[in-house]
Amino acid sequence: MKIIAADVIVSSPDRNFVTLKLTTDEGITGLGDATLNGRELAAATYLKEHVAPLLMGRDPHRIEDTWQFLYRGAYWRRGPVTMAAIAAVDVALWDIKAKAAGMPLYQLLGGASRNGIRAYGHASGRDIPEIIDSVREHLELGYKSIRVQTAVPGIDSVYGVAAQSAEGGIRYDYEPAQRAALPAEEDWDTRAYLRHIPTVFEAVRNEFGPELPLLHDGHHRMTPMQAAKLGKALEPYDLFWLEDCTPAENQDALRLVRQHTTTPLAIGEVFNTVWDYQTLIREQLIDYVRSAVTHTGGISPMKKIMDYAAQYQIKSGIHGPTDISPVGMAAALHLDLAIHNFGIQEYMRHGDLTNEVFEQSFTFEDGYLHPGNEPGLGVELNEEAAAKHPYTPAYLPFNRLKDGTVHDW
Ligand code: KDG
Ligand code: MG
Repeated sequence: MKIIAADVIVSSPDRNFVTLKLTTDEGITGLGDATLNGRELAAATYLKEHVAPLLMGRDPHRIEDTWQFLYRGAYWRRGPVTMAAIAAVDVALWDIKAKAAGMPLYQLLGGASRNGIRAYGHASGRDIPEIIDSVREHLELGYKSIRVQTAVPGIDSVYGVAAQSAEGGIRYDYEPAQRAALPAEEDWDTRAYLRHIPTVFEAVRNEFGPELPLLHDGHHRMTPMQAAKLGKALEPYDLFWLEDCTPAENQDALRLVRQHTTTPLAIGEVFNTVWDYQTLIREQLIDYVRSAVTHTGGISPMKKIMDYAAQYQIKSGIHGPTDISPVGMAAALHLDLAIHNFGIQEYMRHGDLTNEVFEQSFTFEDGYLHPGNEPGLGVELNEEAAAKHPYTPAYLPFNRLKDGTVHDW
């Protein structure tokens, strides 16, 4: 079999997505996701101009060789644009291989290690009654684990909090990227946040009892000592994890946080390679790996990260926000089902337009996801529907402190 075409489709149903479609001379096609929130055209151009021509005529079965060729052959390694592009190729090749085998992809990764994939959803609110409503709505939808984000008194808009009021019903509307020519500016005050957040978890625990796994995302906003203080303050509420408590580049920070708290730590949605985890895994400074298949070079390196992590009882918590397309989500689900050290899967749910463009066979029932049993990934691109939604500039917001200093977002 040979690759005869590599098409890059940028579409914007609900939000922007970058999709790679590989076609073989035997008529089998494969899809990969290279969506890079706010930098979509960089990943699309890298794929179109620098990767697609290299793939023509290659044997799609040689997944590892193609991965090494794209990674080592470029000389310029790592980085989100490069790794999103390589991820799209890797996932599309796994899709082709599994379709050629007539099997769902998870069968080629070792087969199912579980019956379903535990997922967590995103609850949020502007005050405690709204948060409690939002948690309850997620429980009614079947979610068995819930991330809780909260507005902070004195700060206008805060990461992870849906802008719409609870009257609108189910709160799946939190989408950080906004369609605009320039990124929106938000404000931030870490001390106000640190004072407020334990009161929110106390209220949620009191309302829902000790069983419900609760998660929280600090979104890189604290110093190591602030994160240590928060981890300690949240210990009575027994979090499933505290995510991205400090900026991910400073890995030594986690050593300090670890010395002060037993709250489990998750990190890695902005990491690109197994090397980003070398110290964190070896020194057991984290409990969950948060990378996305889409941003870490694909299924092949994610499997390597998780096999390394397994030796230290570190589990997966694969990134699954709306800026991972259904193709990237499906890739994560096949891996989640197959690996032994699965922890949890983030599942934010896409909108109706997105689901029309990406025809999916994965399911969410009674709080558990399953990739389905179609050969390959189980996702097909409706190109006609995709063409109706051209790229629209959209950016993540950014933060300034009260004195105007740019802060981590
Ligand atoms: O593109 C950035 C988003 O994916 C990110 O803000 C979402 O932090 C996030 C999460 O945990 O899902
Ligand atoms: Mg996050």
